[in-house]
Amino acid sequence: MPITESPAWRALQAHVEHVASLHLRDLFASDPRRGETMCLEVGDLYLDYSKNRVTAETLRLLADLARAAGVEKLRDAMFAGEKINVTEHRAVLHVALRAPAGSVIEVDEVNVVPEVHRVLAEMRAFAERVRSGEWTGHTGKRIRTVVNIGIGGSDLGPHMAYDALVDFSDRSIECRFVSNVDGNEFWELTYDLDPEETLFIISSKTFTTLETMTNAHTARRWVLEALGGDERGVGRHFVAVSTNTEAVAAFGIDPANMFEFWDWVGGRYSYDSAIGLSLMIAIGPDRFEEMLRGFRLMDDHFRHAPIEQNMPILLGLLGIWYGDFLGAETLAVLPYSHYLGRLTPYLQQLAMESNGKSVDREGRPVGMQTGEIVWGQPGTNGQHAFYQLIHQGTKLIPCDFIGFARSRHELGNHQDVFMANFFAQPEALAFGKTAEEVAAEGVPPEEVPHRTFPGNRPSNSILISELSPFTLGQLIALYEHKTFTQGAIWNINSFDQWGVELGKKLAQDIIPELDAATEPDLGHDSSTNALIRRYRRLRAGR
Ligand code: G6Q
Repeated sequence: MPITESPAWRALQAHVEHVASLHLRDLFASDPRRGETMCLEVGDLYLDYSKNRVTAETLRLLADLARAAGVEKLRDAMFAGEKINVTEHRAVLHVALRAPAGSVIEVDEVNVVPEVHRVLAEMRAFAERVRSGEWTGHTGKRIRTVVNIGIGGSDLGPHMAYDALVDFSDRSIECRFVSNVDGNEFWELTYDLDPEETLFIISSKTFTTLETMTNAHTARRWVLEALGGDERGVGRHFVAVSTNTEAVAAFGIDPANMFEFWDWVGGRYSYDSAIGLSLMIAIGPDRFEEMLRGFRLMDDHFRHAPIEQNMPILLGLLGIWYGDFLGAETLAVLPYSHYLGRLTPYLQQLAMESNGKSVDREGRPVGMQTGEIVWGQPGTNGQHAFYQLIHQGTKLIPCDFIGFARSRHELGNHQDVFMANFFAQPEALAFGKTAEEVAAEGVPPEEVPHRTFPGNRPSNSILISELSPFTLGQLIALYEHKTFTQGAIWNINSFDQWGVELGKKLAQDIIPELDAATEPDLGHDSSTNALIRRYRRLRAGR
């Protein structure tokens, strides 16, 4: 039975009317301890979910929904290595990437955990050689810059985590991330580098991705030019992270310098695999291990905590509540940390590539809204830009505020000024300011409507002791499992991404049409044909 026809779904549909008429002001007034009871603590993460438009009954019904949808069953199947990625016939085992040595997770009756630890040991050895200066470039110079070339899941994770943890990195080695096939990006990220001191990590599960391979070949030429064409240099300046040994060897990279991962690791779930090699070089293997322990802590919680106290499941359910029952379409993620500037792009892929699906696991059209549009950027900058619409606009926009008690750099009173905003914004969103309160301040009557804040705008606050590899691991695993929960409830396959294929294929067909020396026969629609013709004219300077 589709979940939308289940008694659990129907009960929520019947219940929504009651909640829609309630204001957060009333919910807090009727339960003065709401802010102390509607919270959860897991590891270093404290989640206050009291400023959500829910009652105890809503939460009970949402938990029933999770049970009816079989979230726990699918979760257990994932941890057991079952092939729950049904369209690609693969297991989904990013959780194995942080499983402790000695544990057993089998795919096709083979325990994958020893493999994971073998690759981690290889990464550790290599990272230490680069960090110590033992691994040099072809001309004997020390490596000063590591450039990760990859895109999508082979870029967003390590890039986000490198930015997040840069203050834990060895500052004598800088990491850069080339992802887009726009040549300007490659140029901007390499023009000031010395090829003799640069190590490229070609990160590509398939080693066939157009953008990555185009950039990799450009990098190869860039290095060889500086080395006077000496091909032997390629092996000193390039290593790979891939599952495709043949293609890696054909590129000129010694397969001994290829760090493996496996088809049961989805790209957007891969940054704690060898895809995180650049990060490991930056922060060192011990810090990387701390991060894995953070992931593991959240994995254990997700696996064992009852639904009602399960942080990722709860966040997933709240998202479903807003999207499917209260009509919200987006989620604003608002980290109060300079270091989390790339968290939103990372979460965009995690949530939107995973759950942007309109057929269920059996291929039938889904009967509800799926996927969350994730957007946002770090506070307080956003406060001076788009928060206006969240406070006074016509749309319902749930928010996740993420903040830290301790700052890496305690400058004067910056941290308290900063975090005062982290506390003020959810308060203002939830409680607003009534017309009476505004008028009582002596505001002229004609201005009162403009200065009134309706409130009743929901948010989660995630307060964390400090940003560290350990807490970052916890935070990312939290969102991974939240995404999982939502996919399980919608009964969609969160682990494929067929929606990216069509555009890729069309681009491949168009490349020769742009390159052609003579005017090609174009067989597209009239709009695409006209655009291509104009582009060709502009390129030719006509
Ligand atoms: C993520 C996707 C996708 C993938 C990139 C790069 O889940 O699968 O973003 O990571 O397309 O693919 P390669 O690693 O194969 O180059």
